[in-house]
Amino acid sequence: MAAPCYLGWDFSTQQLKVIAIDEQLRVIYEDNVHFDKDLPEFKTQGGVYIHSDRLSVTSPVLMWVKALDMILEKMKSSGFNFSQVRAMSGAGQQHGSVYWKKGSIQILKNASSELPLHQSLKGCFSVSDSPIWMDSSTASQCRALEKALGGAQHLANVTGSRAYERFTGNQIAKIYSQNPEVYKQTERISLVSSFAASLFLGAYAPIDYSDGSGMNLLQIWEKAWSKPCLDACAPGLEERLGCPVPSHSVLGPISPYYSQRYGFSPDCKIVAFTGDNPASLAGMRLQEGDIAISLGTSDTLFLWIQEPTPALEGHILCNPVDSQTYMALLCFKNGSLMRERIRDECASGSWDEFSKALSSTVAGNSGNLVPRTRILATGGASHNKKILQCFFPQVLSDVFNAPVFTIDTANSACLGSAYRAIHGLVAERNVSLADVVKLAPEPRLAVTPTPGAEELYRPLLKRYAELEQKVIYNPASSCLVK
Ligand code: 5FX
Repeated sequence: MAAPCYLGWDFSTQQLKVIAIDEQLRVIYEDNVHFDKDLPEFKTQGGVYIHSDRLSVTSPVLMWVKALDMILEKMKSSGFNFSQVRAMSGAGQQHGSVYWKKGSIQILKNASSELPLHQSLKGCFSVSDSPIWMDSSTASQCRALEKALGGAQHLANVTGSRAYERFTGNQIAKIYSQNPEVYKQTERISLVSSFAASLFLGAYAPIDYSDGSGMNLLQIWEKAWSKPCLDACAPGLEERLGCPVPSHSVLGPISPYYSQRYGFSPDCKIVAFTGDNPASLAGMRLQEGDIAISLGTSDTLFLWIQEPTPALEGHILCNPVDSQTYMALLCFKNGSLMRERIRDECASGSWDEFSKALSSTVAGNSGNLVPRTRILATGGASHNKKILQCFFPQVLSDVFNAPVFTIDTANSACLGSAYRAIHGLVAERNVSLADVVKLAPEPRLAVTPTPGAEELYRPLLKRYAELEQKVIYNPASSCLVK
């Protein structure tokens, strides 16, 4: 009998990735499908469409299904033994939503194993272009939601975040208000994560608490939908969302489609899928007191937190690996775009030049601060790994005055999903994720703070916060401030 293994998927903005790990947590297989390159028929840029208003950003839902067909075929041709997979879980870009047309559940359940899945599912979506996290077209829906809930802080107290344009409740409200007929034809609304789990389950998969916290709809303390939020967004929303579940839940066995077409064992279990940032928290094996920084299409900073106090900036999500605790998240939508612009303007478009310029600059940058500009509508692929390996750790270490450890973060959401698949099988027996992953390689110490950095940066941090406020309320203000 083949040795057991576990799969982790990541339905991210630009590509679909998969990792298989064995019982010793060694990566035994990795693959990906790049949407722009491998599925050019969809004509996406960076996996997305930016619409003419520059605010609406969507991705074609069938592209995600076709990417799944393609990656499974790639695995099959490379001889991957599907029968050894005991369990799988996955991650999806957060906040994005998928709209299933009435009657689709039957098609999903009975898809013929003779056909690739995208052929069976092509008529299943009432909205063919799914709004995703880069969308910022729902300002009016956000205002309405905050008003209905008695203000931004009150909404944050209930759901973990004030109203954000990319958050799913506001996206659903926009679809309902612009196209009530389409909403009426929709029997189920999934997040990208629960949509992906549904494809494997052959049934509508529930939304997990952690990714569900990115919707402005879930009461993060009670872990139930907030009726006032649902009512403020669209009628009949609760039945379209289904009941949220703990992130470690085993949802059921894999659909017979995959056993018949690829040879998966009918016992292979599907563990609830979650958001990419929550899955990265698992992949980075974050513990209380750690701060993780991930440079993806968006830059995110997140930490494990016991007793959060929701604020007007940032997000509190249910913790994906421990249902008693929480996760705080900051997301900089324009992170890589800003870095790339500075690279192009100041380093002739070369990361090596960028790196040299940065390492020749004294810590503290002689008191010059470059605050973020507030919002840019798009991001793009970046050389994140290089940035992480070359110079970023030292800057982080100096600014935060803390040692910086690195792991191969490029696939942390995928790896975290594979860890979560194992954890899902034992979580009911009160085994923690930390117990499950203790065999995994330890993060490597990259750098420690430069002596004197704390004295340099402490006063700058205060000024940075003040400047950030200024830029937030006046985005047109200058970029380099002395
Ligand atoms: C988090 O709130 C975000 O919007 C992004 O980091 C997406 O999850 C990227 F996929």
